[in-house]
Amino acid sequence: PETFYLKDYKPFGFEVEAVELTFKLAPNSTRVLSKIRFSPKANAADPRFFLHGEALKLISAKIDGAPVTPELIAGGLICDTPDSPFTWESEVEIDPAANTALEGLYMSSGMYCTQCEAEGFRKITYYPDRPDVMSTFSVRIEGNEKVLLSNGNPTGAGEGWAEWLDPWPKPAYLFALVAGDLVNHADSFTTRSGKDVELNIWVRPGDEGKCAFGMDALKKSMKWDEDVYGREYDLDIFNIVAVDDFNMGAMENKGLNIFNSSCVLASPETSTDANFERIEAIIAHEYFHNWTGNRITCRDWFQLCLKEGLTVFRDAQFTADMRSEPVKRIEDVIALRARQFPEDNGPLAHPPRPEQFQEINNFYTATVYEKGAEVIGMLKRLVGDDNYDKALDLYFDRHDGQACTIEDWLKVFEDATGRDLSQFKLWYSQAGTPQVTVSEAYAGGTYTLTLAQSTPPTPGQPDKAPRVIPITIGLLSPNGDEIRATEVLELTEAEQSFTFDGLAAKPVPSILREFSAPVILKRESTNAERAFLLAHDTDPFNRWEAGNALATETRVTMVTEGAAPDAAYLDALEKLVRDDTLDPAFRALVLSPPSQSEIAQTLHDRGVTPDPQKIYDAAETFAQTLAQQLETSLPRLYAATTVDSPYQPDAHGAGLRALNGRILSLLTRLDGGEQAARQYQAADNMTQQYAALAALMKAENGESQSQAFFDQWQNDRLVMDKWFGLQVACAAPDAAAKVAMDLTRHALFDMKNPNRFRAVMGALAGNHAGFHHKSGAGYTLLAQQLIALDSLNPQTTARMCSAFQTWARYDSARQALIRTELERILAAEDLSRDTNEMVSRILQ
Ligand code: BAL
Ligand code: ZN
Repeated sequence: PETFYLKDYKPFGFEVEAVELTFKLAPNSTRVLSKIRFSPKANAADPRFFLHGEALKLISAKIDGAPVTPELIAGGLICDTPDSPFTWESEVEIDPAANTALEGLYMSSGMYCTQCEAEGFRKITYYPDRPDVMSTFSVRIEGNEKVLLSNGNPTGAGEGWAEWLDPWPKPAYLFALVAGDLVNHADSFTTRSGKDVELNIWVRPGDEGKCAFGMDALKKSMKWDEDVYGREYDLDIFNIVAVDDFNMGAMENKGLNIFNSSCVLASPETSTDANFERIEAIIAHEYFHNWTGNRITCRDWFQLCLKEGLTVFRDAQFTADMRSEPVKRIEDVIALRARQFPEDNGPLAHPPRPEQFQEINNFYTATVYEKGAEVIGMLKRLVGDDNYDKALDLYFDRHDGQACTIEDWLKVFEDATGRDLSQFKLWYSQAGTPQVTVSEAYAGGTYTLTLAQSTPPTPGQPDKAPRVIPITIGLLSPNGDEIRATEVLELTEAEQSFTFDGLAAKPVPSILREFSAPVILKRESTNAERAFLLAHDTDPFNRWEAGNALATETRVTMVTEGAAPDAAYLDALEKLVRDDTLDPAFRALVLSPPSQSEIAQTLHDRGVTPDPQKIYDAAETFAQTLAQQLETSLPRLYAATTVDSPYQPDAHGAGLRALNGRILSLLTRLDGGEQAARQYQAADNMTQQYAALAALMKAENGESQSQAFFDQWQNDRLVMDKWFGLQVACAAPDAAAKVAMDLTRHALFDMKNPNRFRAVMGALAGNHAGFHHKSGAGYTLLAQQLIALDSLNPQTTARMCSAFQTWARYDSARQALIRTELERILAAEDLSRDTNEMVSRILQ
């Protein structure tokens, strides 16, 4: 397969002045007519008239009204063209009903919908399908469906047709079309300059009752972007459509966002608190793309983090403002360590701005998104909040309507602040997580902190230069008072010392407050000091971090030495969980154990080959011991955290329910599930119903509730995804692969639906001891399923291959089993370019 390189970038040789499209919809034979005005650029680096096209049946082509016969070549067509502006017309036929890849125009539950990012538009018609080609689009849709939608503003409609005009020039990846018998939840928003915007969430009949929360989140997002970034919406209408079959979470098409139904539909009865929080964040994310992604887009796909990192950063700010800042930060760091650190640390490592790819769909990664956002957080911390605002204003002023690069982005910061960001830019080009080693000295009232940075080699990058790393720090006195408030140290050298004078005693440092940089901090510490920080740190993130370090240490010693759970840590946890002055959401996070996969990584980093079964056993023993230690407090804590009032998906209630759920899971270890069964019976919302069911299933005592849950919800696809996933997530290590395999044979399993496939196979990959069971049954099942899915949906197949990326951590027997399965995938007939690239990289 061809490899594309950042260094080879060349602009397209033609301006596209306007695009007119007509769709004549038919499930197996949709006709797409295009009329596009091109004008050749003077002195073009690449003067070839090449239009991308894939899986298209060309019916006819004309230039300035005269028929032409283009040459069809791999990936598109070429054609001789006039030297002056000309009009290109083509007619193609496509087959949306047969499109199971869910890319281009496809059908989902009888409705037509599109997904064009990154390179799906070329499956709709011949076009320069690259983000730096921007044009206005006018679209006519002819079809019998009740609702016919495209981007921009409506310009006309009648029986069986509708027309739309998007006046804002956009790349083809932001094109969208939806046609179906949909119903809408309507509302409106008045922008700060007084413009009324019509808002709609379009859903299948029956789902109208699940739109109110999403609509509210949309209006909050619109207001927030005005208040915080000064960005106003720019069309008369904003449409969101919910689709059941969707590879991603959602897509920011201009004025017509298309959402995986799991990321927009919400009701108290069917959605958990976590679902509500995620839906609010994704609605915000897609809406924020209107400025960071759509009005200012990417020059090429190597620059993907320009829009994604910034938009993730913005949606995290939004969630922090709507909910709790420290809780959001802790949740994001947990997710970063779970998803991005393994990427940085394994064969799939790549910088936030990759320099080569075979299939760009494989680079919608945690590194591009979440690390991309972390890089922006560091930049903001280094230049300060006011300078960040100045730079963003300049970015919008200077680049509105353009397709930009990371260089453009950094230049606005340099121009706005006068700061040289050449060293900072390494964050965009170097892969791998830096390790910052801390050493300390104290003498004569002066405390000296020495920080040394290094980044392990990653594929293609054996040596790394020192980066600029903002390290936040505060100092505590031995009695727990804060003696130096948070300040930012700028680590720019391989090794650097910082001194703090005038101290009466050796302080206790609280380093990397708020997780100021995506690094691994290495520092000799003791459990006593960690417990001290857990009790006294003024920075909530570092308080949680101290607890997390204690949790990790105790599990490591349990696994490696067969030790009992650390008594001091159990005492500290007990104190914390009973401290009603602390935010319940924070207490729930402190009570949540580090993932077993993370413990495996920690062991591997310390030179111990992880045994997944032993890690699982340690987790079970720890939870059982904690439950026993808290035995007398659990009933009171359970009662105190039970929210009786009508369910509201607000942050406070969600925090209480999160803590309540943790307490219930501990309680179930002692009462065999009595309380959980009562909760299941009484629950009037999914958060409590699901928490009770999970506790019972974990205790292998939930068969009747699982059946009742199925009976109650079998017609709700999203709730059934929970039912499928929970069974695999709760299965014991010996049983997980078998449970997952049986579920793939269930009448309601449908691998063509990415949500259902991920519910089962994602849960298997997430069941650490089950997936990595020594029999290899988990590996075999996943490989079989991926091979079967690849011919239907390469994108989802390729992404799920990353379940194997951590293979090098494990013992040689497991490594051999994984290698066999990866080689089996690689040998599959007609393997997609997507999956081929992923498996080849993992095996390298
Ligand atoms: N642009 C793809 C979906 C998202 O990041 O919003
Ligand atoms: Zn995005």
